[in-house]
Amino acid sequence: MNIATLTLNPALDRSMLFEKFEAGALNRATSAVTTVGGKGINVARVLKICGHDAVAYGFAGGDNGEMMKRMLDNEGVKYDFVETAAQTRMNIKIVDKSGEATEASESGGPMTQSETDELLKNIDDLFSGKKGAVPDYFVMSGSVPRGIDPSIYKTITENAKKKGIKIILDCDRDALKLGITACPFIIKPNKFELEQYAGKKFETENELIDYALDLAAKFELKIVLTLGEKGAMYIASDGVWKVNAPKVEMRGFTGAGDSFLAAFVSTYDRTADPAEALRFAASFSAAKVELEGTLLPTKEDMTKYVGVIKAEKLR
Ligand code: TA6
Repeated sequence: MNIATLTLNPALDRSMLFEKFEAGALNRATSAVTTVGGKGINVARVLKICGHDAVAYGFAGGDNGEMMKRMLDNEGVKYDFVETAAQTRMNIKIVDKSGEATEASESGGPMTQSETDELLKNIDDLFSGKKGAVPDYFVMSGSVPRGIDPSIYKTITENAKKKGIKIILDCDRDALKLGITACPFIIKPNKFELEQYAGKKFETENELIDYALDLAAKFELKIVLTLGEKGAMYIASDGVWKVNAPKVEMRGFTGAGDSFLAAFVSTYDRTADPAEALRFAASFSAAKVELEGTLLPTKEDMTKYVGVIKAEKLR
């Protein structure tokens, strides 16, 4: 499997653990860790653990960008970043022992037009085989920073489809509303993002499945829907499967969705079996949340929960 990822809005993640966090007060962390972040970058990091040398495309700027590259070098994750004038952002994750988590993310950017044009040229070269093998999959994951039009995922998807490259899209708001119209191969919303897109809350599981099946048919795509501690679903024209999430101590939620997506794609490519892909993805994601920050499990740990995860066919 040849795969690459795109992170338009990379980040360093500063995760801080507290006994009990109190807004508006002085809180002293019991532990803190800074890890490389950004959704597409985290997907590439997990794909590396799954045995795939995925190249992470995107941006890197300033001292934070240099730290991000050093961290990726240490993990052996390949990248092809456009240097930006804007500093790569720092996102704060506050977790307390009760399990409550609070995120404070910078908006990121602004990226300039020339920086964006350089990135699009790099992606076009990748899609045209000028950077080596043309990828089977291109995972575009995360928010769109200031300075870049939210239609960018739509544009890249349209170009990818002309080359037979499968686009996997994990984003929200306008970027998702626009990107989905180009009919990517897979989208990976969580329940909140799907309800935000639908403009309503789903009262029952059947209501959610009916809506998602219509969406999958309309845009000829597959939906991998993550549900946090309630597990995850695969919803597409070839069926609907659901897996449970094993009960684990939550120390680091950051990157759980990225881990899920990477493990899903790796397994789905190998087996073409959505149920199996869901099970491995749920196991990896569970093993990830047991670790602080965006620290990632080992290849051995990624399958530690497969035995307790059951896939149920709902449609
Ligand atoms: O999914 C976790 C993560 O990769 C973290 O790096 C966190 O900073 C976040 O995603 C950034 O996501 P965003 O949607 O802001 O691009």
